[in-house]
Amino acid sequence: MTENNKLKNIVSQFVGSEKDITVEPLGKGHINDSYKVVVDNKPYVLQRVNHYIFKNVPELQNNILRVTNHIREKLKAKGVTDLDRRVLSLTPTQNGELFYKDDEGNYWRMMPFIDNSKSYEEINPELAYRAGLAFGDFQKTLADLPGGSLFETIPNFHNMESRLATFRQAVKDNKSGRLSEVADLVAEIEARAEEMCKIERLGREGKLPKRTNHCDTKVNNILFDDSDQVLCVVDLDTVMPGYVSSDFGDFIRTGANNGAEDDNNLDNVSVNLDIFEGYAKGYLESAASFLTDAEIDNLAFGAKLLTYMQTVRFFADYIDGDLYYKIAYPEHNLVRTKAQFKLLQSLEKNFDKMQEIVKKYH
Ligand code: GN1
Ligand code: MG
Repeated sequence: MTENNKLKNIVSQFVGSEKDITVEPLGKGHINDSYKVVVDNKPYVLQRVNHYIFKNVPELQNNILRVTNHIREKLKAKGVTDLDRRVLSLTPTQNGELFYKDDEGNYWRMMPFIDNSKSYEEINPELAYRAGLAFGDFQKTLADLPGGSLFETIPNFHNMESRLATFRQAVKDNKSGRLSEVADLVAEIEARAEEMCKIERLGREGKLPKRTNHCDTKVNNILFDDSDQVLCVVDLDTVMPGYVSSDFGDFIRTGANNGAEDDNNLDNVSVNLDIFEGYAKGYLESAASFLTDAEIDNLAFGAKLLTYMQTVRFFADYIDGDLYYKIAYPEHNLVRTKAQFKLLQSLEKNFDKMQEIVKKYH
């Protein structure tokens, strides 16, 4: 069977056979594989969930079902009518399952595609403000999710202590033999390690609560409509308990960077404080009512933390020989590491200004 016919066969597990099906690649994810599918003129997203990374796909899908059902109920109660555009939904298989496991052991899922929508890699302060409102609202909406804690789809996902332990193991093993070229950068990571474990310490001391976080608040995980109003938050694989500084920080890392995540030209990379301000304003407008002072005090720190964490993650993967992230060329993870580290340095330089901005909107 050709690759395309295999994909069509998978789609038919969800929508039945005897349909007119087209499939084409979609999106920029580093982990899952996504396709845009059209079935008798109706568009869907088909995804192969990376089960080497998400080790329990049934629980992951169950999280998404709980989260999307809860958001939908709340939107309904508010009188929102275009529900299919305002929250994701899962398309079950013909057998009523939330995923399909193929003969090769791959896990697949399908969702209706939200038409006339777009996501941005680069935004402006006004869109950042709208994204801030949306991610704040997302956390607020999920604060009273019934049924107990969500399943941790990747254990210790945004835990800096655990990320550093993994990094140090990678350095020790030096699987790829690349370590000798990057010793200076290893020293830069180690020099900040203690500071960057602050959130974990505050959590243990009972000074910061865990809440329901998105845990992948990249700028391109917000869908906007044709008139640039937010439709919904997407990519719900990592919604799980976490500290809010991490969701705040990951948006700044991706949305308030003047350069790209993997920019080859480090001169492009620095924090854009206008975007930082737009996001902080929107986020606090939605979320300040339920956040503690300690959480708000640590939002700007979250921007440094998540950028440091991403530097460490890309770097560990480079040293391991590129086992985790999809890469487009052999040095890609090193380029990403250096670009994230450059952004971190810019955030460090501008930290006091960022703290002032947060205070202004609190
Ligand atoms: C991965 O594949 P994507 O773009 O949704 C990663 C995030 C990283 C991000 C870096 C499960 O997300 O944690 O921040 O790449 N997701 C996972 O761009 O590791
Ligand atoms: Mg993701």
